[in-house]
Amino acid sequence: GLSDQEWQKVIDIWGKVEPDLPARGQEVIISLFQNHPETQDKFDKFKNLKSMDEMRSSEELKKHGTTVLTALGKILKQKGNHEAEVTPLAQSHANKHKIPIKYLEFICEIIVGIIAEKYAADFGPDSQAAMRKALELFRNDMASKYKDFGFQG
Ligand code: HKL
Ligand code: NA
Repeated sequence: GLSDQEWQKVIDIWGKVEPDLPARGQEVIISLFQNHPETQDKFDKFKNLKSMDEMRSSEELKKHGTTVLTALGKILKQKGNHEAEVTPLAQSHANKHKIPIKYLEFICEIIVGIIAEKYAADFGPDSQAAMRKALELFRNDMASKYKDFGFQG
């Protein structure tokens, strides 16, 4: 797990990101689709967006990005006691959306990269390491639930 100090770093940087969730969420989803096109095919509502312009113009995509980061923020704020949040999320991503754990790695890496780009002054090496640890814990717990649900992921 993470130390109290590490969790504090995670909570602090998330506090910087939070006022900008729609912009950051949009960037995360677009970057995910651009860097890992196979992820876009998982969304019936987004798989027809082709150009960067189309992606940027989609209010639906922006809204989804905001919802995803809001859900992630809620999980991070639980500081590891996130069973109540992670269980339903793992269930839908395993059974309904069929999202491999590898795709969760992709999105987590993109989230760290975007925070590093946009909040460099507040996201030093220690904060970055703490955030990576928190996201790894999230992914591990998702993976463990996936196993419970019999999804290979
Ligand atoms: N989704 C998340 C979080 C993540 C940071 C990791 C997260 C948090 N999702 O139709 C839906 C699809 C969703 C959701 C509704 C869909 C397809 C989908 N998601 C795909 C992915 C991928 C693959 C591209 C990845 C990496 C990913 C990662 C949160 Fe995800 N997602 C939802 C959500 C929430 C906002 C909704 C589901 C709501 C739910 O399950 O409630 C129990
Ligand atoms: Na909790």
